[in-house]
Amino acid sequence: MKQISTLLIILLFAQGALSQNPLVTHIYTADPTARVFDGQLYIYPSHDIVPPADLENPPRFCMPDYHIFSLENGNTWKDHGVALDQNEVPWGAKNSYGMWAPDCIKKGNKYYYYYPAKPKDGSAFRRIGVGVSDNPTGPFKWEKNYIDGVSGIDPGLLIDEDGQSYLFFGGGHELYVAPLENNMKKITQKPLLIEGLPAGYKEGSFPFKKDSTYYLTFAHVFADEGYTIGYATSQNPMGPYTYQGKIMDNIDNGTNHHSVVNYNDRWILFYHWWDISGQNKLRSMRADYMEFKPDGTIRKVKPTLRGINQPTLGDTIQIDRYNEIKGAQTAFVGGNEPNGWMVCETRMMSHVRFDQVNFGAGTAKSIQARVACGQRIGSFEVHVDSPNGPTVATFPAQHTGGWNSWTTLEAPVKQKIDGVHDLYVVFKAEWGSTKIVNLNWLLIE
Ligand code: FUB
Repeated sequence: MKQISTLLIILLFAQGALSQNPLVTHIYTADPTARVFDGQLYIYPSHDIVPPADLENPPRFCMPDYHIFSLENGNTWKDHGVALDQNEVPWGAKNSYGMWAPDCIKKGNKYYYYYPAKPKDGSAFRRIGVGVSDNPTGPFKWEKNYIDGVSGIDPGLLIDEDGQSYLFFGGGHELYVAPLENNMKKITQKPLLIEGLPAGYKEGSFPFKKDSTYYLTFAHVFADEGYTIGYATSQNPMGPYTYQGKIMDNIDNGTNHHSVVNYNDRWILFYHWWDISGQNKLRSMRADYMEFKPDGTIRKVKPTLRGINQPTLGDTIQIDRYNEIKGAQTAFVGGNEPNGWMVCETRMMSHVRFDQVNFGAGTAKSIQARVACGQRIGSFEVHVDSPNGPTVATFPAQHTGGWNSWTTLEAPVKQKIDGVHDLYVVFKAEWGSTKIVNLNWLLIE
């Protein structure tokens, strides 16, 4: 645990969380509900913490508050800070650290944030509350009482084309749905148990509609595999639903609360893993592209480190969040670097591929590389399109004082490159040599 805290303290100084995976490294984030409002992408996750040392009987998940994130310039996740603290929940039990997966939805010009918390009246494991704001990032005005008639976790919201809103919630083995009144604060009828979900339905549900079909995605546990992400469809928002299969196989992640959005004409699955902590109660949110087949079924998503962004000139490219790595490894950065991971154990003809870098109109003049190096033999080259494609820049392997002593090198861009290209960094030295250079990030300007 001490190691984790130390790492988090280091990562706290990281500026600008980039939308490679994991999306955010300065705090632990789980249960990412992503939403697109007026063309901008937001995430409403929950927040895992290391239990405070003086907390007696810490809960299984230690979750004190909610942060909200927005994607800025297509590449950086901005943390808008705490939107709701556990001790500000008007109807909540104090210091219960039970702020599980939330959701937020826009109706008219207002944003409605739904969250579960432990009620102080002891009437249920979790009740669900709501707050209203004029902005997607708050501040929200929190309703004094929880939503009457609703107890459970994992609120998921759907607003149909006819304007009717639905609140899905549940967890354990049962998922419920109830239509909401126009004010979004009350349900109009007793919640209905969703029919048709498979045995092993566990929790969540992210409801959405595509081409007149209603989709529910949810955590689905198989006895021999563990948590997977599954989905079911219906022609009616209230069901019954038909199970359609898996969106993601088990990735050894313990829980897998998630969401699905269409952003810039591409579908994205947001989910979580434990990239930073190595512990499944200290999670980090991730995102990868998802595709529908022509018949409306969903292709399984394979988790990547690379994620979904398209860095452009002036953005830091975390090269260790690769699409492909050959003959090298990644590890946490040592020394005084705050930025997470590095490419290391590089040797002759190792390469790292990082897809979809936007060189814009071809105005790039130089590339910076953040390196640490304990020897002086060799070089590394930046190519586009293939390991033998056009060479963009060449850097010498320069002694920086050691394998954890970091410095920024700069090299001129050798030829005009415009548009979007896959980037290759190729390491060169004598055959048989190991450890040419450690590389943290690149910056093209
Ligand atoms: O993060 C706490 C709970 O774990 C969520 O509400 C569930 O969906 C599961 O991810």
